[in-house]
Amino acid sequence: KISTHLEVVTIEAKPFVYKWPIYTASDELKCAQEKGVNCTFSNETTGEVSHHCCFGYCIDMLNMLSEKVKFTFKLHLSADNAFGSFKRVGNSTRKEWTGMVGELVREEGVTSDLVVAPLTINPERAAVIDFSKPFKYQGLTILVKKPFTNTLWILVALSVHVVALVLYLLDRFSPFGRFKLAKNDDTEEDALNMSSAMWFAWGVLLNSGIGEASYTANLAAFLVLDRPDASISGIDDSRLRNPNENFRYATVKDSAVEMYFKRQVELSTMYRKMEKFNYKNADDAIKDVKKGVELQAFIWDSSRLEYEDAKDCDLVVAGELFGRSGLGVGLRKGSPWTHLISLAILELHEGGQMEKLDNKWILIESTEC
Ligand code: 192
Repeated sequence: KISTHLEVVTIEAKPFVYKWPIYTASDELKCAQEKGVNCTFSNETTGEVSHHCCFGYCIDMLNMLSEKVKFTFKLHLSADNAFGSFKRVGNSTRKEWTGMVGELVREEGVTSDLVVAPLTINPERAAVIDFSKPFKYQGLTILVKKPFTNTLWILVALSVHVVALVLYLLDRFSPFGRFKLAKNDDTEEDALNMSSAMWFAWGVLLNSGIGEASYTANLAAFLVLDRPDASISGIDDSRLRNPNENFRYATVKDSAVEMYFKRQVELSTMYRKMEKFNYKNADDAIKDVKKGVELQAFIWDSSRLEYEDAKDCDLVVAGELFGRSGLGVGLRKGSPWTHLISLAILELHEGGQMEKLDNKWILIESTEC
């Protein structure tokens, strides 16, 4: 007889899984009221366990699956906070899996029966774990900073230029010598030339400072302005294909996106270029795209990036969807639950519950920008 109590692992991944910390009994109550589920996180190094309230699309789905398929569960967060990819062990063909996939592959240590998270179904993973039928179809997109902010910067730089020029002309030809900055013992002519030169130098300095800052920081969008009909055209964009020091793009380590670039031979140049910049988590990468200094483009699941685009006026999804994939529930290879969970997911699609989850968690109203 198989156990009907399952150990489930998830990961914080907006808009599918959110979490907030639980400290008191009243927090716990609040979590239950909001249809959240208690989830624990064990710190890998200290071994400390913290309690959280997990909620979102995947948690609602987990509750529905447990009802339909009739299992009970305990939920925890991925210890290394990764989705999961592999490393070869030494020179052998043996692979060591990280993240949530690792928890399904391993026989000892931290293990799980089920991954309920926006986990991408891909060939490498499907060789070592089971996947349910997809609960969502999506793909990859590219997040960049919105070009409008840059247009503004260019306008600022231009107006500084104009002001500097006006000041220069005023000073140069002013009959009143109002802007004289020279000492009294200089001749009239010297004074005029000197102050003119000073105003001119100021203008140049100001301009190059602002121009340089906005240019390097926002090269991505700058080029979009250059070529209005070529706004980052997706994976085939020349800025991604022909590495340029001023245009940095990245994804997250140990994710299916990293595996995608590793797998495709024709993307190997891009992979090498990204490898050194890849982030620990999506949140940090998105923050850096927003800042626009260290990262110009972030490649990630379309469901997350479209959500950021809708929510944040400074950010925009560029180009078309590529690397189409499905998100599925992950299970241990040969698990007796795979088929039952697939059936339940198909029923949830058919019954319109998946669509309801989309409307509730993913298709948020976009803020007017
Ligand atoms: N869904 O690794 C992802 C995965 C790709 C971005 C996270 O499964």
